[in-house]
Amino acid sequence: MAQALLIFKPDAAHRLAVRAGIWSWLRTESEWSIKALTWFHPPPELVRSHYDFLQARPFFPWLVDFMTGLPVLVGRLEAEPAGLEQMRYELGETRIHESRPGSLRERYGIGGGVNVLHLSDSAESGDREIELWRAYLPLESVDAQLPTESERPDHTFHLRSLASQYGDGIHADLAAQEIMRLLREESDLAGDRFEALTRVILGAFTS
Ligand code: DAT
Ligand code: MG
Repeated sequence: MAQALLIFKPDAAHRLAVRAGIWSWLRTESEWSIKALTWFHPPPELVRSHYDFLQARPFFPWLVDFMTGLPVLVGRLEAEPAGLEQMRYELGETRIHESRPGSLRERYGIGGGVNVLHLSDSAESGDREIELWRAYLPLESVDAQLPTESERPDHTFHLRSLASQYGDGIHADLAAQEIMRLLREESDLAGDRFEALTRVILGAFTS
């Protein structure tokens, strides 16, 4: 039996229809079993160690900001190694423009590394990541109660198109304003937390 760390990244944790869609998939537990799921706001040193193999990449400062900007949902799963491989297949490729049509990332990701979920990519990385995160939270029980449906809209494809314009510097200010308007409809965040969500999403397209 393998174990894996799962994280609803800020874009999936706070876009409510996206969170519901991903949770609907996850709770089928078709080839895996969910052992823990809890809200947690990761500190920078934890995210830096979690992604230490990416430290030299130009997007690393953005990645740390993205993963520490807001509380996220962190979970632990158990699966046979083949089940974990199947989950990674259903998740899709890392970068949204390369993600397999029909995968979760193609369906819900806005672009670049704004790709909704972290999932350990093997039994070995699962063990390593669970050990690392367990120094910060127990990962022993399912505490988060998530609905499988949401009244909120899902603007993924519109956001993806606007984010690409924003990244190309085409009507960048208007694109940013429109992205904010759509994210406001999708999430129930306000104040500093909404600012953080827009900052980490827009940041993916400028870093
Ligand atoms: P995965 O999340 O598919 O396991 P990874 O472990 O290689 O991918 O990278 C971790 C995260 O880093 C990824 O989810 C998003 C970010 N990232 C990786 N490569 C990227 C790139 N070329 N551009 C932007 N973000 C990237
Ligand atoms: Mg990975």
